Amino acid sequence: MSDKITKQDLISFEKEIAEIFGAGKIKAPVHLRAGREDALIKIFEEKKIGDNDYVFGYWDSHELALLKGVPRQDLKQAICDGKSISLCFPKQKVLCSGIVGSLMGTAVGAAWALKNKKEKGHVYIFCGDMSAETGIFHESVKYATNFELPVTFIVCDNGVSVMTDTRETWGSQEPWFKDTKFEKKIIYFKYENEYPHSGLGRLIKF
Ligand SMILES: Cc1ncc(C[n+]2csc(CCOP(=O)(O)OP(=O)(O)O)c2C)c(N)n1
Repeated sequence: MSDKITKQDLISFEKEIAEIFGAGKIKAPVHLRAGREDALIKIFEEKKIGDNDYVFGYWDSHELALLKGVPRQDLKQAICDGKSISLCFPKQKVLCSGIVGSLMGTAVGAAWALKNKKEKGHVYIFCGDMSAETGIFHESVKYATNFELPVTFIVCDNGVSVMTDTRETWGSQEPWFKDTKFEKKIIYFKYENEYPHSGLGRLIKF
């Protein structure tokens, strides 16, 4: 992790991308996030996420890439090239996908490899609250727990899946893993996204 990245850096980066996207210069989806900067910075600091560690994310991973040390300019270029929802920076060990539920098995597999090769490093996979309801999330957390793999699942709960109320779908105010043995593999926090799920909530003309 680059220790130079501040909350303000994360906020200003998303604002810059919002402006470029709003001007119709990015001809691909972008998912902007605001409101979870403190939580993400705290996790990167407390876990000392560094060069040996892997960060897996999904369509909303701009902040993760910055915190993992991807240079701002490289990240901006990738987003402008249309790769916002599937950012991949192998050098910084940042791997993302726009497909709900994908990568869970990949992250667990990477952790399995680290453990079995006795290599340094830990895998962190960041996902949303509805992603944490998928079958593959359950399977991956169970496998990682039972085989004591070096992987941590971070669930960033913004209360919705696109525009669907996650709690209504859960039928519960609490996530399924609360008070289970699987909790030790999971970091969970709530936040309110100050941007729409995707884009800027208005039609962008190219
Ligand atoms: C397989 C698949 N189905 C549907 C989508 C469309 N989709 C993108 S994000 C998303 C919502 C996911 O909700 P959550 O995991 O809570 O993420 P967040 O709200 O944090 O973006 C959906 C349904 C997709 N990307 N992949």
